[in-house]
Amino acid sequence: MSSSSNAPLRVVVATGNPHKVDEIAAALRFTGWEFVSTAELGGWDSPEETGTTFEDNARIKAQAAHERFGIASLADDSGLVVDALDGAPGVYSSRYGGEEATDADNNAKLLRELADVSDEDRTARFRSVIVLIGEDGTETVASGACEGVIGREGRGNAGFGYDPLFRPTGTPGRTMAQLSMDEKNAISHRGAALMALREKLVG
Ligand code: ITT
Repeated sequence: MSSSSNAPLRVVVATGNPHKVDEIAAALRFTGWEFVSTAELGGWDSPEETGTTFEDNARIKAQAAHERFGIASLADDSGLVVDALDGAPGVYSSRYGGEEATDADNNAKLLRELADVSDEDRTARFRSVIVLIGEDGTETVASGACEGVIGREGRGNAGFGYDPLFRPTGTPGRTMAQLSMDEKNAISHRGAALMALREKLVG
C-alpha cells in the first residue's frame, strides 16, 4: 500500500476504544504511518456491530471509517473465547454483562459463570481480526490468537477488558494486565494479527 506523496500514510483507527489505538500504533510504529483515532477526527459514530464473526465486525468498522473520512482505515474486532462456555463470550465480549456493561461488569460475569469450573478446564484464547482498507479501497485481512487460562481473581492494572483475569501461556505467573504494552503486543492476539498484517503487506 503506497501513499501518493512522501508523507507517511495516514490511517484512521476505527475504534471507540483508546487502548486499541495505543496498542496498534505501538505495534506498527516501525511503519512510519501516522495513526489517528476516530475521536481525534471527530464526527464519527461507531456503526452497529451486526456481524456474527470477528471478521464481519472488523470489516463493518473499517468500511464505515473509510467511507466517512476517505483515508486508509484499520479496525480490530476481538474477543475472548472460553472453552468451558462453548466459546462465549466471543464476538459478544464487550457486551457480555449487558449492553452498557463496563469491563468490571464483564469480568464479574465471567468469574460467576466459571465459578464451578476446575483450574484445568479454564482454558481460553483471545482472538483478533484486523481489517485494513487502503486509501484506494483495497482490503487486507489478518488474524491472531493468544492462548491462556482464566484466573479466579483479577490481577494487574495495565491494558483493558479481560486482561486482569487472563493468564497467557507465554507469560507464566502473570496476567495480561501485568504486562507492559510492548510485552503484551509481543504475545497478544492483536500483536499477532498486526504482525500477520505486516507479512501480508511487505511479504
Ligand atoms: P471497538 O468496537 O470500538 O473497536 P470494543 O472494545 O467494543 O471497541 P470489540 O467490539 O472488538 O471492541 O470488543 C472487544 C472486547 O473483547 C473488548 O471490549 C474486551 O472486553 C475484549 N478484548 C478484546 N481484546 C482484548 C484485550 O487485548 N484485552 C482484554 N480484553 C480484550
